[in-house]
Amino acid sequence: METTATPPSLKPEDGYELWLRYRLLPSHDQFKISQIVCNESSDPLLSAAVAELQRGLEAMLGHRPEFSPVVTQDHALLLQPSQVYPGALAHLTLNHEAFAYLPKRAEERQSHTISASSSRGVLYGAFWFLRQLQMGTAFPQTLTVSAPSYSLRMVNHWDNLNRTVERGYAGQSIWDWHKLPDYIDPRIIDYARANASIGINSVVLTNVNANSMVLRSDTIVKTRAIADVLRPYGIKVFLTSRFSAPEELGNLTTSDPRVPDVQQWWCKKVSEIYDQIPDFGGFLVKANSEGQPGPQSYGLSHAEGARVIADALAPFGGVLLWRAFVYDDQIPVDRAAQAYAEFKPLDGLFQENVFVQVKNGPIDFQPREPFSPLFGAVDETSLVMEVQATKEYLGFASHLAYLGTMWEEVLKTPTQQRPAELVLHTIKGVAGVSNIGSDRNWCGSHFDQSNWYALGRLSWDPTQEAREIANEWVSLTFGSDVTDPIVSIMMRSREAVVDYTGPLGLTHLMATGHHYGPGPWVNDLDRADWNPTYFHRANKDGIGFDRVASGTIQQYAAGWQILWGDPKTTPENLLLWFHHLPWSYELKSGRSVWEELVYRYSRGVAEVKAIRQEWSHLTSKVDPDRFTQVAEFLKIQEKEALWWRDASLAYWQSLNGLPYPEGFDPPQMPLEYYQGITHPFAPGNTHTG
Ligand code: BDP
Repeated sequence: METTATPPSLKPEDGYELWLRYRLLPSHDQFKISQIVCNESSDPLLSAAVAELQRGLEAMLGHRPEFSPVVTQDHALLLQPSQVYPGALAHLTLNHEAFAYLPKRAEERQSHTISASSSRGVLYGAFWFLRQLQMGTAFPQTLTVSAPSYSLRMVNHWDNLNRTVERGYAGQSIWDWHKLPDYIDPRIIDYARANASIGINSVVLTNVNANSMVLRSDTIVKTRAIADVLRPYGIKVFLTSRFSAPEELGNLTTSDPRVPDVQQWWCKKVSEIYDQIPDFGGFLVKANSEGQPGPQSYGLSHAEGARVIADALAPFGGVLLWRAFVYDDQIPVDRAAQAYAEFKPLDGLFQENVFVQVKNGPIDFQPREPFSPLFGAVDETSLVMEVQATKEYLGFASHLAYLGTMWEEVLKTPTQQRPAELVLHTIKGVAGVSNIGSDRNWCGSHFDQSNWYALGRLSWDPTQEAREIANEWVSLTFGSDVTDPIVSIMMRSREAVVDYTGPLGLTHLMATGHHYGPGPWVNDLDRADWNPTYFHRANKDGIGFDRVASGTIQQYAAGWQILWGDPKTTPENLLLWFHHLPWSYELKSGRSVWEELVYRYSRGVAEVKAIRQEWSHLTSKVDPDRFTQVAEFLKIQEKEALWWRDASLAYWQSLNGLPYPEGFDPPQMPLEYYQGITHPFAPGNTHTG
């Protein structure tokens, strides 16, 4: 009896290889690279590039190219790390991370060239070249020049020293502080490869809710071990520093930055770090936010507080990322307005080596927010945009939500502060809160890998289309024969989550603490501005937050004020963000707000059902292990989408007493049922360690 072997691509896969799977190309025997040629072999970044090329080309072409300092054979790939270009390519010499690819010219012996003005550029070019081969069927034919738009392309881990991960849904932290510095998990090298392949050049290892022990001498030695592994991949390490560390770690009686002992403590600490890690990136600080200590305890502003740490870092070339995620329920101002209110007046007062790190939206990584009004509003402050790759508010690891579309939406929004200015023009970097952990597939789910991928690709070139990035990712991760159906799923996925969790611009409606599942009724938390009721303001008569009356809208440029100031011109996907409207208010569809909510929540559930169905058709096209896990997760997502819909509608209906529109099922259970659900062990809810 004849048996058919499983095609290689359909062998079970666990997702560990991410988008660097390097499968044998169907037409591999038509391609040849016999040598990788580079005459500067001692540079560790070049060695990393050569190793990756050898690994990838051997796997894809079926033969291993030799390394050689000079061209001795045909079909060579030349790496030129110190090329100075004439004419049109001159800007390459200005950007030390850029690379150019020059395809074979008929008369030349060698086949291809990757040129750059630094070894780092060559490393990025090598990964680009491998990607083109993985996705295509031929060597790239055209001259290509690529330079990153931002110098800071960061992953921010919210990892604690005890290996728990705040808002982490992919297992433990990949940093095993206990075994460091003696044992380096080989996974760290693969982590570095993955980051370098998408252009990430900076990594914050620790949680923004920082523990002073991050700065202890033994932790610094451990950090050095990680830095040594990441360096050949062009990645700098950063740490989070706690503002009160001088007292907690240095035994000083104060952390007041005006006190000379405190200033000296920071200087000594920073110099201790640079002794160990000469290319240390710097610190990320969360200050006076959600209970974290900060300069305001001493009556000082964020800029005054940042100064002491920035000054300590400056002589070493280190930078300070200072977060703008601040709000205080003692201040009688809309929470959405507080970051701008705090930081706009400080424009021009931060040191040159400070970047203010601003979340994409004014509240907190919600499934949909308008852009933060700080983008475009400051002239003399360098901003970094912070996005959240880990899906704290979009269904944890089990819901499929591709965030490329969400980030594209914010990056490409016009600020209207200056002609033709988009949000992406107002920043100097992008930082993504990591979704990476020690789960075999890194991110807790196969599709969450796409968010790590999109983070890197968008921070390299924020003008790229989310669809194009999804195309690349699917083709690298699942193969090019399934790109169309899977990209279609991905492109609709975030909007589905918006629909079933918070349509029409509703926001911050999740359960307390772990943030898993719906909790729009919650109104008894310690702080008013943590309560979902604070955000939706629903009552018998209507729903939504009137940000015209609150004045928040005035933080935006005049064009936005006009558009968002009137419910008739406000895009419906932000309607209840900006306006409090009667339940009976009629929308473009002819439905009332109440009917539209029912319609949209239901549409979200239907979309997940459709996505699940579409995935089921891919059974013969995706390897069995990944196929099954995705299918099971979609089953969970469908169940939970319905939970979100039903719980939310049951609550809104308890306020407005309106009947369910015809054709729509009422919630399956009474409101009390949903209010009684608890999840004491939901992951990711930790501020400790
Ligand atoms: C919130 C998270 C919290 C973080 C905070 C932050 O729930 O765990 O500490 O953001 O960004 O969304 O600091």
